[in-house]
Amino acid sequence: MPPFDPDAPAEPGSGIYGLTFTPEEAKVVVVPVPFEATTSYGSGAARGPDAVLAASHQVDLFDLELGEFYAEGISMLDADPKVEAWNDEAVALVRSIEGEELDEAERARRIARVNEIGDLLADQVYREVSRWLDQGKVVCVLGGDHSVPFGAIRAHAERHPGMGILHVDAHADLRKAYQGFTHSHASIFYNVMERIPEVAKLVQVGVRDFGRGEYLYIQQSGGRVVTHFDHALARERLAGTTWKEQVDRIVRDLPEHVYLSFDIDGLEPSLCPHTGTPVPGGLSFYQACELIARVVESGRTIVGLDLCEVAPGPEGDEWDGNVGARLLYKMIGWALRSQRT
Ligand SMILES: [Mn+2]
Repeated sequence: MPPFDPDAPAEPGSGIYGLTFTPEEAKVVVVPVPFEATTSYGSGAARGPDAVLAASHQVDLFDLELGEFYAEGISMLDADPKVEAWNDEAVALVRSIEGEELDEAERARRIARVNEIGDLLADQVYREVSRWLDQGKVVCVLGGDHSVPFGAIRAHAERHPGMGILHVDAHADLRKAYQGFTHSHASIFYNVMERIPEVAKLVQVGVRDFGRGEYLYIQQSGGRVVTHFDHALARERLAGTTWKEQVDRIVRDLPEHVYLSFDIDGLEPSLCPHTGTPVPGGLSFYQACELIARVVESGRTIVGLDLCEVAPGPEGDEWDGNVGARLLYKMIGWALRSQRT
């Protein structure tokens, strides 16, 4: 076989970023989780992994800042048919709960089944991620909605007790439950903070849409949840504070081991127009890259990561997938660098 040419177009049918590593050969394993049962407003995040995979073939592998890290190997698994079946069942149940006249008992029964599927999914993601972590891989969960990384966070936290989570998102995701659904995308970090004691700290950036209860939860967390509200950061910058100063402050809140949980709607909505719950404001692409870079340059280690809520447009609009694939590439590159030094 001729040597791999990173400048050549991706071969049809090749893997993520046009690479041909098996998961066993690759240092980085991407676990697609096409699940979005409780997405409340828009939908499409279940098609996120396919959209990112397709768009990844257009990404130039040569990276001036991060070098030829792709040579360590990046491989995306096939989606688990069980997950796809759970998604189909849960989506149909949620639609019926929201759209049909149901008596109380039947409604409660259907909500309970959706919550049961959420538990099954969390266990499945936990087992899959644990399996690859045990083989020394860097594992990246690719959603799906933002309920899906719960099991991945549990798997990482068990191996790195005291770890912190850097959470980029338009939303705080700290609701106790949302519309009766305990595994809602709006509840993931409530569940993480309540059920995963090994997570020492949650540091949120980009948050600009949250409820009073979530705000109180942050206030009453005793510093375990630190939220750098987007409006406050934006006003400071308008008054002359630099992003670099802000990023250094954000990074100081993080412990040595960092899990990166990135909801694409943390970015400006122009970069993710089809995501389920877009909100004006947010990070530019380079603000996000700089934030991740400074985590690593501070000497901290990114132990694992996820990217969620990427949703392709109807009629094949590839822009959201394009941004997602490029952001994911940078996240993987920085995670690898942090684990090398
Ligand atoms: Mn989220």
